[in-house]
Amino acid sequence: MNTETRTEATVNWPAFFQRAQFHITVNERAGLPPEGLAEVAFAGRSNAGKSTAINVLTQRNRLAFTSKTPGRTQHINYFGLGEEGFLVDLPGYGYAEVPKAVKLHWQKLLADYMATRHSLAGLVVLMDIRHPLTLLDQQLLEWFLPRQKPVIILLTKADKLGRGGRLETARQVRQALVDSGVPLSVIPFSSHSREGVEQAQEEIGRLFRPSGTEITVGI
Ligand SMILES: Nc1nc2c(ncn2[C@@H]2O[C@H](COP(=O)(O)OP(=O)(O)OP(=O)(O)O)[C@@H](O)[C@H]2O)c(=O)[nH]1
Ligand SMILES: [Mg+2]
Repeated sequence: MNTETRTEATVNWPAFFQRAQFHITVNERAGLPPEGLAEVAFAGRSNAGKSTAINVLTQRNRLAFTSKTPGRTQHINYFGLGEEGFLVDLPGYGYAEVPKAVKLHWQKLLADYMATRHSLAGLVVLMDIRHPLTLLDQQLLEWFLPRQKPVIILLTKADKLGRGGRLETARQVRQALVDSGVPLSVIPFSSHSREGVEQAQEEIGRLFRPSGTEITVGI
């Protein structure tokens, strides 16, 4: 008779993200991959640090292209995590130099994606810790909060504020969103000092693996 052993270990989150690989670039709804594997999207104003954060979380320096010039990510970029799902780098909003027609195209695509994409397991919103919850951030959240799915806020460039300012801003942002009733997490984050990186890896990882455990079945 076979004896089955079943062990559960905590997921090694850095290794979980390190397998990320570029998958596909999309610039219209029809180009989205078929619904299926879980997706976690990264949204935020242009220059908030989305692409940099994806590189730091995955420990892959040039996975998502970063830039000193706002508006660098103008497409939706999918990064695969093996069979676990996808990290999705969304185009930044609020970049003044974009022509109006292009802005409208993106606004519609983003609104649609946020409000209707079934595979979207949760949203990571990145906001510069010095300018949180701008009107455009609030509009984005209005599209997504009604879905009552988890939201993780990364308050980026935390290295630009002192400790007191970081904690106070995190408190204010949490306070502003707590009434929405969604599972919410607010993390001061810096790709430079690495503050918040481990916490973000674990919380984002749990959107793919809610139990947070690695299950090995041996016979
Ligand atoms: N001080 C500091 N600067 C950062 C941090 N993260 C990103 N930056 C800088 O912010 C700028 C924009 O970063 P990106 O990651 O390209 O921003 P993005 O949100 O992807 O921008 P778009 O692609 O335009 O939407 C770059 O010059 C980064 O070096 C951080 O944690 N601290
Ligand atoms: Mg970018």
